[in-house]
Parts: sequence; structure tokens; C-alpha cells
Amino acid sequence: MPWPYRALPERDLDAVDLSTTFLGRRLSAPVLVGAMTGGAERAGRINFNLARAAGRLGLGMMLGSQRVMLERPEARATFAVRDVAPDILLVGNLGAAQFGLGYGPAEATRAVREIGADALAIHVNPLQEALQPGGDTRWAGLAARLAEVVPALDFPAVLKEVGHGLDAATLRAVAGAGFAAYDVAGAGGTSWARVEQLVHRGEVLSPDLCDLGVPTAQALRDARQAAPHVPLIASGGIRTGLDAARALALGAQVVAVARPLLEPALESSEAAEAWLENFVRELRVALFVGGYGGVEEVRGSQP
Ligand code: FMN
Repeated sequence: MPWPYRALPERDLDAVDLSTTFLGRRLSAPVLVGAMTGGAERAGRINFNLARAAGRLGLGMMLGSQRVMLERPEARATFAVRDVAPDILLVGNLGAAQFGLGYGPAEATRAVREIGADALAIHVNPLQEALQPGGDTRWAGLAARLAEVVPALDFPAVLKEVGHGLDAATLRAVAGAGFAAYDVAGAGGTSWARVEQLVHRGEVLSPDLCDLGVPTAQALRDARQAAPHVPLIASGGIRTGLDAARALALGAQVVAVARPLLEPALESSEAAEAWLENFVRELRVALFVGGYGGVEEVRGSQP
């Protein structure tokens, strides 16, 4: 997608307004740390470093799956990032498949309340589960189940994919559930299905299946049409501030970045902060030279 260029932007770089509001919280830029589970030992370090970085920069954070925390209460400490980031937009996370296997509003509420989150992302990952030995493969009736659970929650719920994209038929199927936002998590970035195959089998047995899905830009366009009034998170392969600018132009409210933050997060909160700071600076420059005064002006400007 070509990006406009203005040789005379007629405004100061610092005057480009990146601030926005999402799920009731003010953000200094439309950027969220993406959801990542980290395994028992590393999860705490990853979450704390990312939360500290998000807090210092005024960005939001989506946590990785909290299933482990609901099943083993001692794991809760690894998600308790409110101590280091009291004011960030914090989004909890559970898998949709669990809601077909006994989870309900009570589990969703525990996940959010026990860590002081603002909202809950429910991830749909049928491809990943189907390729994973012992994965959850019972997906019949889940749209109806989500339509029972989500309206019973007294906090916002976000429907999210994990790197293969939310498609228009899925968005139509959950239209009545009342999700507060959709994270399209399209194909083209990390294939979590591929990651899981590598982790569980030590090799990728089905590489063509691992790369299936709706590419992020297409998913944004489809979601805009299928659900024009539901705010969108753009994720899946968002790697630079220019990628973020393009996603906003396609109608996203905010963007989320997962995999590129893993190494910095394992290193330190300063490394994660430096990565995010550069990303936000790139976004600012992209809007500046594109002739946009801010996030509200660029959002949805491309068909
Ligand atoms: N998505 C979830 O909804 N819950 C998770 O627990 C979760 N864990 C992840 C762990 C790792 C190591 C990675 C790489 C991804 C994980 N994801 C999870 C998917 C990401 O949130 C994201 O949708 C996907 O990686 C695409 O974004 P990216 O291209 O920026 O990495």
C-alpha cells in the first residue's frame, strides 16, 4: 500500500497528535503490547518488563492466556502487573475453546478481577489447536456459547485471533454477542500454529497449513465492512511504525505487536521500552510526512 508524502507538511513533528482513547483508557499512542504466554518460568519476567515499558510510555498491554492462572492459583503472581503499571490499559486473555469446555462468566470474571484488568480478550485459534498434539478440537456451537457468556460480563470483551485472521463470516456469527472490539490478528506475522508445532514436535510438520489465514490488511478491510461499528485492533505482522500508520489508515483504532517484543522483554524493561519508543517515533514520522495531523485524522483514510 503506497504511503502519501508531503514535502511541506505545514506542521511541527511534535504537533502530530498520537493520543487516543481505547476501551475507556487514554493512550499516549495507539499501540498495545500483544498477548504472549511465556511458559511458567519466563512469563513473570516477560510480563513485568512489558508492563513497566508500557506504563512508562503510556501504552496498553494485552496479557497472554490466563488459563494457567485459573488452574494453578500460584501462577497468578506472573500476571500481577498492576503493581508496576497501575494506570495502563490492561487486557486479560482466555481461549474461546475453554468456554465450550466448562468455563463461563465466573471464570472470565476471575481472570479479569484477580489482576485488575480493564477487559478480557477471548482468543479463537482453531488452526493452532488442530495442529497441536492434544489440542482442543471441539469447536461446535462456540459462537452460540460466546453469545451467552459475553453479555453476562460487566467489563468489555475483545474477540481475537492468534495470527491467522478474523474472517467476515466469523464476525457475522458473533455479531449478537456484543464484543467491544475485534483484534484481527491476521496472517503475515507470527504463525502461532507454527510456533506450537516447533515447541511440541521440534519440527514443522504441516508448513502449508501453518501459513493459512486472512492477511492482516484484508482482515481489516473485511472487518470494517462486516462490523462497521466495532473498534478494531490491527495485529499480525505489525513490525514498524509505518505498518502501524497503514493499519490505522485502513480503519484500525489501535495496533498490537507481539513477537518482536519477546526478545527485548526477556532482556529488560529498558530494552522493551527502547523498542516501543522507536516504533512510536516511526509512527509519528509516518503521519508527519504523510500530511496527517494525528491519529483521528489518519484513521480510516484509506479505502
Ligand atoms: N495470543 C493469545 O491470544 N494468547 C496467548 O497466550 C498468546 N501467546 C503467544 C505466545 C507467543 C510466544 C507468540 C509469538 C504469540 C502468542 N499469541 C497469543 C499470539 C499473539 O498475540 C499474536 O496474535 C500473534 O503473534 C501475531 O502477532 P505478531 O505477528 O505481532 O507476533
